[in-house]
Amino acid sequence: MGRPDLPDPSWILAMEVFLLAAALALLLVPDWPRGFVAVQTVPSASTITPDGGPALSSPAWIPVPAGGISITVTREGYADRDTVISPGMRTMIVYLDYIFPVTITSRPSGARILLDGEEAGTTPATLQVTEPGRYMIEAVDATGLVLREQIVLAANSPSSIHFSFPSPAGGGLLSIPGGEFEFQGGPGGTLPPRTVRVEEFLLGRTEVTNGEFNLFLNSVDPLAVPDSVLGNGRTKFLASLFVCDYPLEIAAIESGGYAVLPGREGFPVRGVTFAACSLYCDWLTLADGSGRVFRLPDEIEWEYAASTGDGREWPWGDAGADGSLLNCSDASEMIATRAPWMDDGFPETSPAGYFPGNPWGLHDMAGNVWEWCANPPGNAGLTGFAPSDTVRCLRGGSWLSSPEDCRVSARMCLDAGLGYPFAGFRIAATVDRR
Ligand SMILES: [Ca+2]
Repeated sequence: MGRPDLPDPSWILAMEVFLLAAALALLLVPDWPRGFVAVQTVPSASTITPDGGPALSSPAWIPVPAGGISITVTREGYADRDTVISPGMRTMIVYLDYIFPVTITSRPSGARILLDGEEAGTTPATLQVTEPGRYMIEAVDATGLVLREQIVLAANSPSSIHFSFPSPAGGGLLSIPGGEFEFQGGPGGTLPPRTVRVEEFLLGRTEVTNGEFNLFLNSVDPLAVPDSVLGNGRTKFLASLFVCDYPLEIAAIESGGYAVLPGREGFPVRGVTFAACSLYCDWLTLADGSGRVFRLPDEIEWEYAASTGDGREWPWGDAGADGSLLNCSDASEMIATRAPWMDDGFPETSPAGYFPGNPWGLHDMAGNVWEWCANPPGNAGLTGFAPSDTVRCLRGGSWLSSPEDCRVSARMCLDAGLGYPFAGFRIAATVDRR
């Protein structure tokens, strides 16, 4: 009989067989860890989620079974990374790519977005761009109008872009979206070309017509105030606004007030001085009563709106002029006939809005009448005007111009105290941001 405190040798043998079998069994189970791999990430403190396991924060020791294991590494602001670890590895470093989020909104929303020409959803949207660099973002509205903005993406610089499409703003005005563009500033370097930021503003779809200007005249009829001894107050008033040696299309009438010559109501008013345009804007501000302040556009605003900000040569694009696109000095124009190969059908002015609008819906930005702008020759930017500036600039060309003088970059600067049969204007207003 053996010692009672010693195990039975057969029991020890049974235990050894059992442990060996268990070890063999574990080795045959593929999910049993064959090793631990130290996983680091750049940046650290990312989340590592092994396939079927709990999420861990990096750096972490990951148990790896015989066949390896797939892991997903995530971190806010970076692109997710899926990879596989095999048990033979000792350490692994996972690099995450930074994501450049670009939030794009538009008014109205629902515009198609193109990122470097590739479809990228509709607004509002947040794009996840994975490479830093320079990108062209385009937004296309339901009518096919395209607005563009170039962005530069650098690390840790989330970007947001808002596109505001031109929309009816009432009173024949269009809301012109803000944007950056290459100001051309006239041929021959009359103003230095430069990149300029234009804030959203309102601009008339068409040039101010005789009919519209006549409303102003009849609203401020000076016969309500004592007339001078020198003559008819209405005639003198007209003569002060139209300092122009040319037959006028608006006349004082004996029965009171003013009238537009029959059939000329829809044609652009012309022959008005710069001061007369400013008076009209002041009157409109009072008459409108909405709080909008009407004014003439600055040359920069004018060129931006005419070119839709994309550097085009003409309001319709870069294709040459023809008689279906603008009213210039064509074969029918008898004073200069600068483009005898063209037939636009109008020897002088044409009805405002007769010719097709540019992509933003603005008519006659080329031809018909030159349009007075707010600034004097050396200053386009709405600041620094001297009251004594007696010369102001005009844009767009006219019925008396060659097609080349109707390009979006063409400009002419004239004595602001005179009126010209080829010069009229278009109203602008600053967007009320209250
Ligand atoms: Ca013509």
